[in-house]
Amino acid sequence: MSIVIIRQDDKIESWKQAIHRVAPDIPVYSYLETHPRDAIEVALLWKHPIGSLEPYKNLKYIASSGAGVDFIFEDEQRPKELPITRVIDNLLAADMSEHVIALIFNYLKNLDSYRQDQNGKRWQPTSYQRIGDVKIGILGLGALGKNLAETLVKFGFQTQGWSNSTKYIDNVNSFAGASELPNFLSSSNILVCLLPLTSLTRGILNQSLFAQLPQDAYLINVARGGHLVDADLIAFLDNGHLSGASLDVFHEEPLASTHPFWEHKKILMTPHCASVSDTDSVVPQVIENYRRMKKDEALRHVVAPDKGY
Ligand code: NDP
Ligand code: OXD
Repeated sequence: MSIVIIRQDDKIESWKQAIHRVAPDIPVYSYLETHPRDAIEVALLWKHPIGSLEPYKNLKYIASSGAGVDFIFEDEQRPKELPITRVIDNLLAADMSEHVIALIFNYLKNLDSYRQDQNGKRWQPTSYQRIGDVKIGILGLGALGKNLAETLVKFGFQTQGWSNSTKYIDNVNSFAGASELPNFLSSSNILVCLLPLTSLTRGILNQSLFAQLPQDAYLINVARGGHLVDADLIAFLDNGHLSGASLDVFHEEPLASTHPFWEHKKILMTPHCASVSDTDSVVPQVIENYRRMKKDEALRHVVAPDKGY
């Protein structure tokens, strides 16, 4: 009885080794090597090829090796009756908070513009903003959004968040549901998207939402490319309503070299690297769930199939 790892990057071996270090008794295979498919009970996935779960007839559950599960729900050929688990990990959350805070300071202190000025040999000091000048709005106050909110509060930022249900986090204003979205947006100078990608959140970063943000608002999307309507962002950057955007995630990854984001002066791009599952940090929970499954105990971090997150 064993685990198969299915992903299309070059990290299969490091996941295998990390699992082996924690649980040498559990056989673990790459989906690309010869292995006993009928013995596989858990598929540990990251952006697997659509349909690649089909040969595994004895799977007990499907595990995402990241926080997101959108790529699993998008596989219409997956065994739909199986539970799906995901990663909730302190290091993943801390890494995300560090990345977003770096982007916020980069924006407040104009560092990206100075890099562009340096490339053009221009000496152009401009005014900067301070922590107290902006209110940060976080779309999504889940495992990552909550950690970010708490960290921002420690820095002294005015912080608010929007989620499905009301949250109670010290010094963080909580807005919930569609009816409270307009008030949340109209007071968010820097908007950070940390929502899961679901049928309800796809395309949420669109012209209607941008129009509700204050003049000169700044967008940080570290969730999924599918949240953003690319053309609407460009229109709102070009008409001056938004002052800029930092994007870590894209509809297509890697982004096509012809995409206008590459050349846009107000867009700072990073290659989906805001926070990356660390094998040594995450594998213990993968193994814990495997052992729970073997003992018929409830799995941890199971997502709600009706909600898609
Ligand atoms: P969680 O599931 O823990 O949190 C999701 C949050 O979004 C919850 O607060 C939830 O509300 C809220 N939410 C979901 N749907 C809606 C909706 N329709 N309206 C309002 N609020 C909604 O997710 P995580 O925090 O763990 O991760 C968030 C996402 O970050 C991942 O799904 C992934 O896409 C992305 N990610 C990106 C990474 C990167 O490197 N760029 C790395 C890791 C993750 P409620 O709590 O009330 O249910
Ligand atoms: C994740 C990611 O979902 O890295 O964990 O995007």
